[in-house]
Amino acid sequence: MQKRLFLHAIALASLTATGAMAQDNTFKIGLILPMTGQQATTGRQIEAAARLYMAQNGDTVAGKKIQLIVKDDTSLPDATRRLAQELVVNDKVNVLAGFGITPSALATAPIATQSKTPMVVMAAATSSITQASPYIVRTSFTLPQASVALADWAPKNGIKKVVTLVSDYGPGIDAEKFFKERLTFNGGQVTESLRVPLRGPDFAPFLQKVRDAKPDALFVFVPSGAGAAVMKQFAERGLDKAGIKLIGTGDVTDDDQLNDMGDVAVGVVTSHHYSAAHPSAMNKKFVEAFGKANKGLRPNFMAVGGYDGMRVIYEALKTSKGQGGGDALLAAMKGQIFESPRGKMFIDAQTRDVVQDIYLRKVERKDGQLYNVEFDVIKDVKDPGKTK
Ligand code: VNL
Repeated sequence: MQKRLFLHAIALASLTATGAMAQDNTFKIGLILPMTGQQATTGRQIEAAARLYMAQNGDTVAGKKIQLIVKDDTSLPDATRRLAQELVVNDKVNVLAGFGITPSALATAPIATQSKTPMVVMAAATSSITQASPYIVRTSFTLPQASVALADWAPKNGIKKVVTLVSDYGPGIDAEKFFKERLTFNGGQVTESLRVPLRGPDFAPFLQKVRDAKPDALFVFVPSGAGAAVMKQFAERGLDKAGIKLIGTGDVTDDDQLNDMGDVAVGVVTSHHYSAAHPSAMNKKFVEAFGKANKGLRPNFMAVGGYDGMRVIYEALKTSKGQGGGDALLAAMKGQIFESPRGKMFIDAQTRDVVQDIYLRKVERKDGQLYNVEFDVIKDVKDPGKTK
């Protein structure tokens, strides 16, 4: 009963939304992010990037005034869903965007579907998210996309026996599975798979176990913001001194925190879609402008997901000329191909997921600063999670 009432409210809302749009000339983007709590850095990075995009590209598109409405979900999925519902029903937003973690994106998917509102996922990275609603478009990455490249690199570089350590939820389970499958295919071996809770993890006992197991390397996935704690414990438990290498997806050497991680991070090899050190003219401009607007803050991969998400929204509005509602916008998001600060990227029209280059990077000190320096690239990587 409650569900039916809710769906009814949504249906009404989308009717009135069309009416309201014809009259007023605003185009509303509801940006739901974790602005406080454990994932707050992700919210801060994405909001800053969205505002930078607007400052650089103006706030009028196809004759409409862009309004950005930012809401803090504290990364709790029930709050994300409630805020999305309010944004659709009360604010009549044209697009939902943001979504710091996978549970938040999944909780909102039915609202996007019911109200026919495009939902641009700028952060969350579990492969299956884009299958949760035909209205979802993703500008971040997927964990299978990032993990497989590292499992190809490792055995060619003396790493055969690996223990995996991941956060125990969607993206961690994707990382664990796809890394293990590919490493095994390549003749390597995952000797143990450890999972730590997403909320308030204590890495110490897990790392002690790894030290005793003495693998060639420890593969880590933790969400953005948790990497520094892993790195600190890794050094304190003496894993580096014991000759165990740390490898992972680029979430662990997140540019938001990397510079404060110290010597233990130097030499760590990761695979990912974005580094603040990516040597393109466009990225240099992006990093400089982002820093200037945010007291020297370095953009991380979350920022680039937010920046490119705004690009996808702006261009879709231009193409559809503000006509045709959510379906026209969605159609104009599919198939977009453009240069991002990360490199070339593409929104696959079939999957609505991002196709992009994945880089192998090594942490190096450059002019006294720590950076993920790219040393190899795999071009145009589709999400391997979609071919299953
Ligand atoms: C997720 C994936 C979140 C990768 C992350 O940081 C991340 C997610 C907040 O899908 O929940 O780095």
